[in-house]
Parts: sequence; structure tokens; C-alpha cells
Amino acid sequence: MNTNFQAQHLFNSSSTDRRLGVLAKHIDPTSSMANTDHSSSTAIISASPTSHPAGGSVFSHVVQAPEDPILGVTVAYNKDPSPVKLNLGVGAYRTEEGKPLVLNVVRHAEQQLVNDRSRVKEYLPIVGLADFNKLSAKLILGADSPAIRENRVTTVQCLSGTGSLRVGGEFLARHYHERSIYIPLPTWGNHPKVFTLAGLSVKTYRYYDPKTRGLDFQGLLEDLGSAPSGAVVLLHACAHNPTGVDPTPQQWEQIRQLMRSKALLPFFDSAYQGFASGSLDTDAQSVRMFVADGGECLVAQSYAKNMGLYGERVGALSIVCRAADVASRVESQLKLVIRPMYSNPPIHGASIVATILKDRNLFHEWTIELKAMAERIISMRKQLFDALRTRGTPGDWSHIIKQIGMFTFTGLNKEQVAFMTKEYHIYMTSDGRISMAGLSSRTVPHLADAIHAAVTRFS
Ligand code: KET
Repeated sequence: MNTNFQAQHLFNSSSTDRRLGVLAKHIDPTSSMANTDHSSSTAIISASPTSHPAGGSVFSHVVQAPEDPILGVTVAYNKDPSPVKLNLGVGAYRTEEGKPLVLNVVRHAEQQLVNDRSRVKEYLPIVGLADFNKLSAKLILGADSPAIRENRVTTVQCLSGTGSLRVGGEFLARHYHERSIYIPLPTWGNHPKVFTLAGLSVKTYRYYDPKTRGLDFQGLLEDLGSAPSGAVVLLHACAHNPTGVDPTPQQWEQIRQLMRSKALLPFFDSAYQGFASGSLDTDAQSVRMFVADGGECLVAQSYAKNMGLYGERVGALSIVCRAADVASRVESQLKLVIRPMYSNPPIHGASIVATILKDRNLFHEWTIELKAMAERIISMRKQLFDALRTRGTPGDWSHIIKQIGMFTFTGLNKEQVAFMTKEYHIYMTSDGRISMAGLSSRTVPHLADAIHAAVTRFS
């Protein structure tokens, strides 16, 4: 068979080279925000060597890539020998003792799985564990969702939230008529990379207003209003990362009306269901609002944070369609995206999730533990706010208690962040985002001292 022909079929008109070229132009890997600074693009793809190195490595021309703006913070933290060091970079939950948490409910489910000698380690189907998929769709869309009842939803198990976004992006690049995806400014730093490499053309819409430290709702409506009809729009289902700013239910409704009137296709990223409000249902309202109108959308779900299954890489991509026969054909094409990418997903994490979601008692136990995590984060917000007020730190810090979810977008600048890392061994992303889930009552005073010193020194 002709391999060029095959490759053309696999990627339609977008070749891998073109995708990488676009990425190199688009991304500034030193920032966790989507932007158009092209300065460090050369670090991603090395130029080919002009001649074969005599006796040297064929890879000697490979340039050193920068660390990831979020995961690189942990790399730097791990190298610091200071006993007072504090990692507020990556969004990973820690206990009051500063330790990673395995939920009790996860331990119980794992015990059940281990005790069941009938379980085997065979390959899962390409789309993953059937129970897991059904239950995941129910969790995000609601148990009584007409879309599920009418078999209009296809759900495939993917490698956590990131993998779900990537599979959804590749599906759209192959089968959807409009290649542009609009992502909020700012957004999770991996979004532009995931979608560009999936073959989509990444654009931004205004989201956050640094002056009010709130939503730039007017800017959002204007930018989505002038997006081409049919464009894909990435929406954070709740607990927007990095800003912690979500639209109100009324604003969501206006966004929905605008998007539907322009046939813009919603692609929800749901990485924090249950973490914003403590309630799984409340945090799914934005998604359910868009599904209730009978229209189509994509949803990427992650169980990394809400079940603490970070390293198990469990997530799901759901595509809600207008008709059951469409959903079934869409699923057949998703299999063609997944099979050459990683063949089929891992079994363990999805089995844990399915065990919890299908057992009434375990599910209840989970909601209690999830609420406790969300409440601890909220109490950290209050404690940090109070600590800054007690110190008389200049500025209005009320956004710390107003923002939602795992992060506070402090407003601290790069210079202040660098100072806090150097002098106080506090690690965070350079955009001033701190993971509230990494704080504890014991470490709040240290962070407040550092912020106070940074703000008074560089104002
Ligand atoms: N979406 C959003 C909005 C998000 O913040 C993350 C992770 C993901 C998807 C992907 O999570 P996964 O582990 O693939 O299910 N964010 C944290 C971790 C990271 O950057 O990988 C973070 O922002 O710290």
C-alpha cells in the first residue's frame, strides 16, 4: 500500500510537520498563559545539523528545552535543600500535614479490586472500560440527562484530562469543518500546546481583567461574538485555571445563548468537578445548561483532582451529539484516533473510579471526602487573607477569598515571585498563581511573610 496515501488519510490536510511548525510559532513555553510571544519557539524543535558530526552524536544539535512552566516548578522545588521550602506550583492536593492524600474511598475500592481473584489484566477495548464510560457521562451530565437516555452521547476513557482534550482535539481536526479553537486568556498553560499539536488553530478570547481581578465579561462576549461561525470554544466547566474566576449562572446563560446563536461548538474542560463548590452537581451546571438545550458539545473529564488519582491517569471524553446514529459513528472514528496513539487505556484507575461510582455507599463516602478537600482549600483562603490583613500588607487582597477552586491568581508579578522563591523558598508559577491546596495552617504565616516582603519591596 502507498504510505503517502495512508498518511494523507490519517491527517487529512494537516501533516505532522505543519502541526509542529504552527506550535513552534505559537507557544511561549516560559509562560503558563496562552499568548502570542514567539520568542522561545526555537527551543522546541532543533535545527537539523548541516553536516554529520565527526565521531559525535547524531543528536548533538538538539538544544536544551525549557522545563514545563508548571511541572518544572516541582523540579526546581525538589532540588532545593531548604527545610522551609513550600511547593505551591502544581495543582495537587495536600493534607494539613503537607502530605499527598490517597482518599479512604480509593483505598476501599482498591481493596475490593485486589480481593476479587476473578479480575484479570487483559487489554481493555480501545474506548476503555464500558462501566466507567457510562458512569462518567452520568456524573457530568446528570443521572437524568435526556442526551444519555436517547443514546446521543459517546464516551471514551482517555488518559486523564489532558489525554481527553488531545483525543477530542484530534477528532475535531479530522472531522469538524472549522479548525479554529478559542481558548480563554489566560488559561491552563498546556491548552495551546495540546490543541495546536492536535491540528487545530488556536485563538484566544478575553476572559480576565487584571484591573478588577474579575471576569472581563464584555470582552468575552465581544470576542466570541466576532469569532467565525462554527468555531470551537474551550470553556472551563468550573474553577477556571489559573484565575479562579467563573461566570455567574446568569452570565453562563448569556454565553450559551451567544454561542448557540453563532453555532460555536463548546468544548468543556472539566478538571475540577466538586472542587469549586464542594458539590459535584453544582460544579457541573455550566455543562448541563449547554446539554439541556439539545445542542452538541464535547466534555473532557479528569479524575486527577476530585478523586486524587493524579498518577493513575483516568479521564473521559464525551461527545454529545444530536442523534444516536451520529454518536455511534463518532465513536467509531474516536477509535481510529486512539488506536495509533496508545492503543487502549490502562485498566486500574478506571476500575477504581467505576467501583466507586456504581456503589451507593462508596459514592457517598467519596462526596464527603471531596467536600472536605474543597472546604480545607476554602479555609486556607480565609487564613491567608486574614494573615495579610494582620500584617497590613498593602493592596486589596479580597480576591483571595472571592476566587474559586484550587488556585489563587494573586496578582504578584514575575519579579515578586522570583524574590519569594529566592528568599523564602516558596515555589509557584511565574504568573503569580498559587495552589491553595498546597497550603496548610502551619505554612500560611510563612507565605504571608513572603508576600508582604515581596509587595513592600517591589511596589
Ligand atoms: N485541565 C485543566 C484546566 C487543568 O488545570 C489540568 C491540570 C488538566 C486539564 C489536566 O489534568 P490531568 O492530570 O491530565 O487530568 N492542571 C494542573 C496540573 C498540570 O499542569 O498538569 C495544574 O495546572 O497545576
